[in-house]
Amino acid sequence: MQGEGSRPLVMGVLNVTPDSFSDGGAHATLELALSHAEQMIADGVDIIDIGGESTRPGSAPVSPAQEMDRVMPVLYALRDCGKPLSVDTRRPSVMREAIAAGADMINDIEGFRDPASLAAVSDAECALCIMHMQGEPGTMQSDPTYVDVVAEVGDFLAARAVAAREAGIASQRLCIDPGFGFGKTLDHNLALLRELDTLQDRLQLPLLAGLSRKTMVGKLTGKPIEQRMAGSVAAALVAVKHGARIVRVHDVAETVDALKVWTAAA
Ligand code: HH2
Repeated sequence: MQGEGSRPLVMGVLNVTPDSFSDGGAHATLELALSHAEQMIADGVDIIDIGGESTRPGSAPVSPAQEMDRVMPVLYALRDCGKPLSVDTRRPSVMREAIAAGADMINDIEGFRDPASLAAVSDAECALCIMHMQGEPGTMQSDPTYVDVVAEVGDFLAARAVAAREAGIASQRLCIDPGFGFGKTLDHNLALLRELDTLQDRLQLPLLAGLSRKTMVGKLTGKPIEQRMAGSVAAALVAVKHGARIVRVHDVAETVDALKVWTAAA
């Protein structure tokens, strides 16, 4: 899971949604989505993560049909772009369609908890990202509660990795993600960020971290979403320092530059 040299991989976010928390509507047509993808490729992205449903706190689910209408044309259009394509979905029917269309990775914020999701991906060869979320996007930030957030997130990810293996999925296909901001307070997010290595040591799977522009960065910097780029780059570097192999980001060029400097000197 390494990029050029020993650089960690940069996953660029391509939200084909009208309502994503930081870039809602910005890439919502096929034309806008493709031009953003082209820019990310020019900026050095390693993986493009295509999403058709906003799962920001308070969001309402969209139907699988609507999600497919948003995601599939972009996936088909980018199929030969030369970069691995990930599809960010929690719907088994969308997973199946995406895999049939050649998706290289399925990124499930529900961690393949739905047995139908595990069944949808088990016979494929694509990579899988198992993410932790407490609750549902609509209500997850109302009162996130843990006794020991690092242990509990680790327990969930370990159990999901076991379920994946029991479904016949090779470990080489898996990566894990603590799900920053998904049913977590600032203190929970900071504890997870500081202890990413603990999760990595326990699970022995590549770690993906998505901190880009999130509320956590806003709380720490006091900045609105459109001014969180520097804070997000810092968060990505901290995640890498603690073992993240993939960082999921909106600001690809800045993150790639920061990681080049970081890896040259680290
Ligand atoms: N964060 C978001 C969406 N998908 N997937 C993984 N694996 N890890 C994350 O941290 C993660 C994710 C939320 O960010 P974004 O896609 O920009 O927002 P929205 O859900 O509003 O579309």
